Amino acid sequence: MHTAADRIRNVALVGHRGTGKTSLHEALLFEAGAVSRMGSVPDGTTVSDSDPDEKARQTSISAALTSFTWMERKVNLIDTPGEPSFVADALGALRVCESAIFVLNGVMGVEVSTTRLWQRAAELDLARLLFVNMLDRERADFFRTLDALKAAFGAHVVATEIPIGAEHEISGVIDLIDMKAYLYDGFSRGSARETPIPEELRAQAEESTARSSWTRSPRAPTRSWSATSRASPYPTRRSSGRSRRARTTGGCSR
Ligand SMILES: Nc1nc2c(ncn2[C@@H]2O[C@H](COP(=O)(O)OP(=O)(O)O)[C@@H](O)[C@H]2O)c(=O)[nH]1
Ligand SMILES: [Mg+2]
Repeated sequence: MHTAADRIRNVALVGHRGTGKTSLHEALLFEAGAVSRMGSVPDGTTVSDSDPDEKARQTSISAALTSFTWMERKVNLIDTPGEPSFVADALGALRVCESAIFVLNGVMGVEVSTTRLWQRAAELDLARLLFVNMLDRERADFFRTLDALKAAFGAHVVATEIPIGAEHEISGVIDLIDMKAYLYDGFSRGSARETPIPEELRAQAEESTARSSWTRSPRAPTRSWSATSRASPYPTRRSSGRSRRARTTGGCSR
């Protein structure tokens, strides 16, 4: 089916190896209804790691392209390998996309490949979103990772979501743009449930929003989107040559 060019978004999923790009890719396909069952890397059942070698090693070796429709846009999503030996496919994906999602491990923070790929995306002036993954793991810390991102990439890295809970008690996210909270409610599609912002997190959410005041500016790019299970639009390519603002979101793909 023909899709008008302004309705197409080309997005590369990039980052260090083992940060959860393939798992996030699978979760996005599932959430968008492109697959009826969410596969997993340990089971060798993901759409993007379909090669026998990838299944055996439980790691991506080459880039994998999938497409789905989300909010009347056709999204072409490229899952890329984070392993340095196969970085050519990640660099190639950045070359053909207008936006990139950087997936980070909330325990490890900014890793070597994150920095290298970030530099390349900056050279290409791509729209960039940072997805802090693995927040359910022991010693994961969203705010420490956010500080590390600011130190590495500049103070304009801002949070658009903050997590509710930490490590094995993580239970949802607060969307700082709409000031709404969502709780994970099972693993079925669309299962995030809106809930009042927990009182103990309200002050922190308001402080984070104040720091991210650009999100409410009329000059800011279109709203951010989140990889959690709720509907949201994708960033679009800006016509000006100025660098794009980077955005950070918290969430867990599993
Ligand atoms: N605990 C936890 N494990 C995850 C998460 N996301 C991915 N994983 C696991 O981490 C491993 C690496 O994930 P994968 O998607 O292959 O990472 P990639 O190399 O970046 O594509 C796999 O065993 C996944 O099941 C997460 O949010 N939390
Ligand atoms: Mg992978």
